[in-house]
Amino acid sequence: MKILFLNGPNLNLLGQREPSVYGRDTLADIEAKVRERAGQLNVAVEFRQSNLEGELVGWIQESKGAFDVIVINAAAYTHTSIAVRDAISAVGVPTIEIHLSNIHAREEFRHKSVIAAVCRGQICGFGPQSYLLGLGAAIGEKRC
Ligand code: CA2
Repeated sequence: MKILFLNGPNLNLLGQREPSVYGRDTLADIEAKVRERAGQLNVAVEFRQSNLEGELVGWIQESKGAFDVIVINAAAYTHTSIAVRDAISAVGVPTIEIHLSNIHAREEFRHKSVIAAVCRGQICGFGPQSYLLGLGAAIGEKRC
């Protein structure tokens, strides 16, 4: 089983700024935790981050046939990107939306996710644990 973790804009800054909102873990720290758990569960994971909408769209398109499930933290594109939404919808690879913060408890503009309706479900508010919960949901998606 192969799971693609996609991370959107500015997540490369994790751990450096706004620790009160996003915690002190870097994206590399989170990736290491996901890799450790994935190894225990005998699943393969690929972890990517981009600040570019088109690059994320390209990765989603290429995931068909290459990955079983996508776990995506689309970051700010969650709230704006019809292109990311259309790519998820078009490829048909089961996709799980995740966020570090509880987007529903933050500014109003973060309450709306334009990708939620084309994802299997949404996990948010658990900090780095959201990624591990996303991994669990992805495995459940394939095996159930
Ligand atoms: O809570 C999440 O995971 C978000 O997807 C994070 C995005 C935000 O736009 C979403 O509304 C919720 C922001 C990612 C940028 O992370 C930063 C890290 C350090 C400093 C500044 C931003």
